Amino acid sequence: MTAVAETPLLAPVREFVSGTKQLLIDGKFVPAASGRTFATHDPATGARITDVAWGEAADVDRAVTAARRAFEAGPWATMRPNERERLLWRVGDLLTERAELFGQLESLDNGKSATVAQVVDTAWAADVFRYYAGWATKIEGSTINVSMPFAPPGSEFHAYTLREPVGVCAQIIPWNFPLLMAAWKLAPALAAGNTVILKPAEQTPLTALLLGELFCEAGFPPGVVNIVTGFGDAGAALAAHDGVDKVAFTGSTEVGKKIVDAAKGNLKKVSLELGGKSPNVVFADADFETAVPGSLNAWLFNHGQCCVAGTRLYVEDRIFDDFTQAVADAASQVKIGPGLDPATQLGPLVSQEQFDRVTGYLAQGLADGARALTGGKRWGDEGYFVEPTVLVDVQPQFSVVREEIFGPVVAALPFTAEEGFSAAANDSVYGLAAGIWTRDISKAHRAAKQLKAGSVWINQYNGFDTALPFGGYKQSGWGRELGAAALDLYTQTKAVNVAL
Ligand code: TXE
Repeated sequence: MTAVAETPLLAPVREFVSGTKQLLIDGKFVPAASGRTFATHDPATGARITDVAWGEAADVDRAVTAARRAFEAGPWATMRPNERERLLWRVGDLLTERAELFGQLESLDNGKSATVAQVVDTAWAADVFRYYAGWATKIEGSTINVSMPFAPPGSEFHAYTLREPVGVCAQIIPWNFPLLMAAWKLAPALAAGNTVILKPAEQTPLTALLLGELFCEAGFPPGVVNIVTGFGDAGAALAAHDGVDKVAFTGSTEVGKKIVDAAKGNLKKVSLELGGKSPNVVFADADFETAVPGSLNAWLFNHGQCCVAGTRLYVEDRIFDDFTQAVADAASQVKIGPGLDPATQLGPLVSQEQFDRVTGYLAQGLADGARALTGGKRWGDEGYFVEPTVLVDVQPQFSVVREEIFGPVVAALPFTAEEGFSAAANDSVYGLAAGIWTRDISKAHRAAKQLKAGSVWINQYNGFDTALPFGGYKQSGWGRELGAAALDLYTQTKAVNVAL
């Protein structure tokens, strides 16, 4: 591997990882009931960072009991909305104050660039807490003019709706944006007055636990936010638990289906943000200068470990060769290295398992007949690095075109103006996101209508904002996160009708 520009870890990061990390239950950091721990690793080297409490069903029970008490009896249930606003805003401020610390810790645990983790993941997480802090005082019902046709003549009524929290919410998150996914889940749930048990991914538990410290420091009452680190069995115990009123999940479509099954027992509410294989469509009249770097960012951001990654690149046949070659040339210039090196643009994949999965897809694609314009193999000889790879000569039925690879790999396919792009672009079980590049504004809006995707970005990619709803068509999920839409996931409506 190439030499690493040493970035010494900040003292608070060293201190944070110097001891075994514990579960946050009922306002206290506690060991797992079993006393067991598991190790979390640095993906750039494979070295162990620290040990983390191994939460299991017994710990889930404890956390659900604490969350239930905090919801029904604790100060949370009766706390005024502006108090919840103040607490959530404080978490946003604490995240901003400690953004460098969170950035380094995220980089260490996940492998992504520390700079990106600071200025994108942490800054955005702070924005999410502030955005939903604002919503805490703005969740409203309505008054409704009722007719009551069967009531005696002359009777009068006053009817209105209340939007109330759902109750105890389980939130299970993945490893690709560990802090940010925690923020997306926690902030709207808490703004609406719910209590929460968060289950971070086993590969990346550290920033969620550091965030747990901020909740304690900000003054959240015990039991409102509980964090149980552990594996899939802890997630499964949460999804099946009768004391949980709602489960929100981000992760693979395969596990999403298991969550739906597990939730049947008490018919808890379910929201899902699942996988994707998103099309990025480049018309011949696109602005080359912006479309090339934009299309690179579409599939390479976060090392391709993005649910929205634009990994099916559809390029109009007239510019196909030039455009794909330009994307491949740009990809070959990307600086690969450990996330803690400030020069790094592309870090390692998160784990050995993910590395094996991505290199397995590459081998299959090449064996099927795909050709790598650039990349195609592992980078270096330690850590979980894979070269950015642009595949051409692919067929629609290849697994590299159909399945979510979740690594730095794009498959490029040509389309003709006569045939159009939409049949091919929509030929997927997923429908999370899509990109369109053209100078023709009418064509762009027509294309946006044709795409079966929850987010469509025109002349940009990854155009997220906290205020914009986000979620999937088809097997990419149920429900919408972010924006006002997330409050629908975390409130239920009560209709009150008064005979005057
Ligand atoms: O995800 P899992 P994995 C996709 C991506 C990736 C693949 C596998 O294609 O290559 O999924 O990743 C918890 N009941 N995405 O295996 O298993 C688990 O502990 C309840 C897309 O890491 O879905 C973790 O906290 N919970 C995705 C979380 O689910 C269970 C992001 C996600 O793990 C569980 C991540 C169970 N039975 C992966 N089994 C996206 N949409 O962004 C596991 N978990």
